[in-house]
Amino acid sequence: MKAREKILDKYSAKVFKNRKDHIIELDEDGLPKEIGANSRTIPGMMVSRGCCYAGCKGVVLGPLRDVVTITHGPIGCGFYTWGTRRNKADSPDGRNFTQYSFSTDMRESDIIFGGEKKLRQAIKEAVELFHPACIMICSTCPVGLIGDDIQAVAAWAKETFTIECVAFSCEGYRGVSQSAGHHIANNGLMKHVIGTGSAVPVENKHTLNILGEYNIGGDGWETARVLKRIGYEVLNVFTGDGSYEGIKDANIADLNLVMCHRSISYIAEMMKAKYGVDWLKVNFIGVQETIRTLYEIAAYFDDPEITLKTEEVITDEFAAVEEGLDYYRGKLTGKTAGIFAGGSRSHHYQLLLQDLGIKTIVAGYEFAHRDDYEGCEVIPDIKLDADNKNIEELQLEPDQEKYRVVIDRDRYEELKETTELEYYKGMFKDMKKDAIVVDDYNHYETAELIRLFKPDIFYSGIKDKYEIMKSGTPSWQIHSYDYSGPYSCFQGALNFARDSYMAIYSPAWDMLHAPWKTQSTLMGTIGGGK
Ligand code: CFM
Repeated sequence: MKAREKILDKYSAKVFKNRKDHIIELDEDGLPKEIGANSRTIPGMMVSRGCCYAGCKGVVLGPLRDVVTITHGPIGCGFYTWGTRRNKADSPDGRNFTQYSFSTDMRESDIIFGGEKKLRQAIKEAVELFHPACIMICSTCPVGLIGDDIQAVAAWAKETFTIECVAFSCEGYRGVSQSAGHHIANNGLMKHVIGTGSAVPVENKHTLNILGEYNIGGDGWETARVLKRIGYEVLNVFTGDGSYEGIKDANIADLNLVMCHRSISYIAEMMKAKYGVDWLKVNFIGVQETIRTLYEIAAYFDDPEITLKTEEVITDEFAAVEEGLDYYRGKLTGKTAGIFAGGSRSHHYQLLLQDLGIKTIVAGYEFAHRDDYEGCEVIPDIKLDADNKNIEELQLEPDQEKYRVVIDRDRYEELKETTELEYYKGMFKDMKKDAIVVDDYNHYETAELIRLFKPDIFYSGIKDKYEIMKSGTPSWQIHSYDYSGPYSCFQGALNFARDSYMAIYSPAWDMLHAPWKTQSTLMGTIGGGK
């Protein structure tokens, strides 16, 4: 029996029917297969997904450093999204509220009589104490159920405090996972923030936004450092170490670089429609991928000075890590890995693993859509269900004053053929025959994958890390990087190689002996007798 069948075999007929489309075994290298994705988890299954509120507040809005984002709801939602994501931020203008957790802490009486009064009070306190650039309100499940009008409160706050206040109806139940929250956050930023500034484009400066980069462990800072060395001006990072004040003017960038397609492709597409900004799918995870990406950005601008500088910076950055990478490659070549993350990293990191000689044998996502696995070309074929349809799709027209085209359209068409300009190829095309891919995997499947494939290392998140380690398999958090990072670009690849090496070669694994292998663990008596 093949591994896929072995995993599915344990399920009841009903569960089998659901899960069979979410587990794929690749018959050939890179074969684009269809996978079931972005659909409801069977109630009761222990999976690693988060909720819509988590995607909106925790992922996309939370990292904006000069914004006070208020969680309107009982305290648990605010508390459990507080400080766990390691999205680092600086405070160049003295405003960095990312360390705080703001919540209205709704209680029983607020649920019964309404929480708007408390929300108004929370906004008043936040404005008076913190003087943020903007207030954002994120709803949790009970708010939607009792019908608090957060949009009306936002309008009141705008008028009362002359401050931008944006309300997001991102109740946890609004989608099948955090992916719905990404979309809602993208829509709100596009409607109320992006393009509302007054800055005008700077000619001949080569300006960039980095989209879908959340500065986990400092990745965004490292990427920006390399781009700045080449001569680019990085205007905004969405949203790791990003700011409301900055992204108001994001429309003036020459090019949007899209790192995590899953969480922010909506803004990339909408900025293209409204302001004409082209976007390029990039990947700064992995040495070869960083090099490819830097050449593709240079190709977009086609400026000899930038092209030359790109070559110089690549040579220099690579030389600084080459010896270290050779050492770790020597230790890691031939190892195997499993990798499970949210909706983009399981692909990005496979390419870094390839640089290190590590083969990915099992991979998957928590909440990706089919295009994240199969490539952008399948988007027109994706059937929307009731859960997906309830999220608004904004249709935007070109802005009469701010729409601009940076490069000649013939060259744009050429680049579409030769680069990943406005195209994301998905994870499958970079995977090898016999690898297994699982969508929205649960804890039973995690244990089975480890038992059947015995990977040398398993990259995943906090919800499954300890289950994996208890099985004797080294695990490294690929969401938060445990306590490490950055992992982007050249220096980051070296950091990742070191951490993977330490995880696999830790002597701790040889000291673990399951007690049930050498002694009886049966305790107590049966039947009540002595
Ligand atoms: Fe994008 Fe992310 Fe990811 Fe994501 Fe996330 Fe994350 Fe992630 Mo954890 S935005 S989809 S919702 S790359 S928090 S920084 S690591 S699941 S793979």
